[in-house]
Amino acid sequence: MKEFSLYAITGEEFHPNRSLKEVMTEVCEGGADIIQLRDKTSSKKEVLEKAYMLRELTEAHGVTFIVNDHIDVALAVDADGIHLGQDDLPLQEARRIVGPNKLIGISTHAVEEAKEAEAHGADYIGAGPVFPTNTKSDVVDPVTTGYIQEIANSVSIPFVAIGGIKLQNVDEVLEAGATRVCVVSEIVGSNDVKGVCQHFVQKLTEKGGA
Ligand code: TZP
Ligand code: MG
Repeated sequence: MKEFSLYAITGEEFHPNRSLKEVMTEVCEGGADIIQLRDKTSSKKEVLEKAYMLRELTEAHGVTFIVNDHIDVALAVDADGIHLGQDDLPLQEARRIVGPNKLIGISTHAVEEAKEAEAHGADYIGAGPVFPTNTKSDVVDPVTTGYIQEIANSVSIPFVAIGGIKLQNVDEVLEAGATRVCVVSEIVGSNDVKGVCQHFVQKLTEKGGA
């Protein structure tokens, strides 16, 4: 897959007075490489409408577009890929449905899960939650930066650190061996969405270029 460093996920509950389009446009302008549509509450029809809008937006900005959970929606709007958790459709089944050309990302919380995802052809894995977070309701206990270190030494496919990552603690995550971070509330809940993205990109670039 295309190299990436900043991966932003939607979280409409964090910007009740601003539209999804407005906020995610700033995310694109701020330099995110990937945007994921994550919506656990809307109807499938509503998710589809949002996905069409984000497909158009990301296409215009050259940003990769991933849909969480809904494989049918991802295919309908020709998203670049899907993101699945440990309790979603198994990776091999998902691959049979989407074919070889769509990206598949898998959430992992333990090295065995990460290795299994890699063995079954995941394009990238999520590793987390690194820190405590209120964004995900059924979230497992924080895996800490120790897990990031372990993952960095155990898998060869790209991994992205996620969960409670803020501008003030991202350096710890990068020092543990991550080169990519995935963020919800710190980005979409900010009143300067573009500025926060630019700041993350700057930190990721400094790390990458070091
Ligand atoms: N998966 C693991 S933690 C998390 C997800 C979707 C939520 C991360 O949100 P935030 O606001 O960046 O802590
Ligand atoms: Mg899921």
